[in-house]
Amino acid sequence: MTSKANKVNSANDEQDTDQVPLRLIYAPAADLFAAGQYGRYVLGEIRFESTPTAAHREDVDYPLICVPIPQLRKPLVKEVWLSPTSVEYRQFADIRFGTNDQVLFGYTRVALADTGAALEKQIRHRYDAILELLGSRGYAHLIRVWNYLPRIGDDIEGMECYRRFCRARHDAFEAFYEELIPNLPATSVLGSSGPDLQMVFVAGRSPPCHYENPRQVSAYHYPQKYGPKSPLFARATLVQWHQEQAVFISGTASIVGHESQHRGDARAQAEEILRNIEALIYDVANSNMPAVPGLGAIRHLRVYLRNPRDLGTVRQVVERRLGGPAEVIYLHASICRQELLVEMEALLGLKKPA
Ligand code: 3EB
Repeated sequence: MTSKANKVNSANDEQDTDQVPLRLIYAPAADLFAAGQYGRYVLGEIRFESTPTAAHREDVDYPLICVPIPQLRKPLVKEVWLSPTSVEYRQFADIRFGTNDQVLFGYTRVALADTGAALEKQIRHRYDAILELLGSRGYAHLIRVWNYLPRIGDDIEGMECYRRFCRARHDAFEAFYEELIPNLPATSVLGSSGPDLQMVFVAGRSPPCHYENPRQVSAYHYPQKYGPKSPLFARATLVQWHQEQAVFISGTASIVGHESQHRGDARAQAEEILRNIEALIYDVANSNMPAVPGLGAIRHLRVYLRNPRDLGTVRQVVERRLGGPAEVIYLHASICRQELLVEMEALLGLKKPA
């Protein structure tokens, strides 16, 4: 039996209420989840390619997301987010989403406009729609957001695209929430080579716990030199699901305090990032459980590289530092500050002591 079949079978057991409501697997890129009985247990599928390949042109109910940031290493995989119970699929405005009794998994995309004012308006409207959807369906709490932003580092009429993104997101969050900081989810923003802004998000019914990194200034307190409105996100978000805790670690770069470190040195940046993630894990774990295996708690790691030529160097660092059962994928994407060559994000599973 393949490991995929094992995992899907366990997701298939509707009797077991101890199942976590959202489970990530890395499946072979060529697998067809839509076909057959497993399709209705898929909350969403993320492929790292610009369009579905010929073998994948079947219609699916669930959010099928093709992000045009190529994977740099074989075997090619895709992310499949599974529900233990069958999923209900809906659409609201331009958002496709699936729900089970505890989480909502959503996806939206829009061809990004050319002018600064127009693209900020688009971003604002997408965030407005997401927040309205979540509030109205009872999944009011954002847990995790991924943003894939075209032209992320480009100057658009005198302001960098990423800074415009931050301003639009800031305006949407500020208009929606009475209190900002307790509501900010774990987030990533990466460059995309396609024409579309793509946003993927997970929300839940009860409030998760958000964490900041002891080695980094909170992004919402970054000084003005990084843009007129600060980036609004948490460094990590923890959700308690039955006996298991899931920790979503935001996109993490080689930033200490608020300054980028190790300009031009991908190896040193990778090492700094893993120190940042390690410090964050110890902080999250300290307030929840006494003994935690540090980086060994990472189950899934996504590594984004600005330059494919740094793959070998960064892989060496990652493999030396990560013990445990982590599955790692390497992706080619640009990162928000020009001098940053590497960014990493992680998903951890922590078992609660019995
Ligand atoms: C940083 O720490 C690096 O704007 O939502 C990482 C994760 C970064 C999320 C965001 C930005 C964001 O500032 C960039």
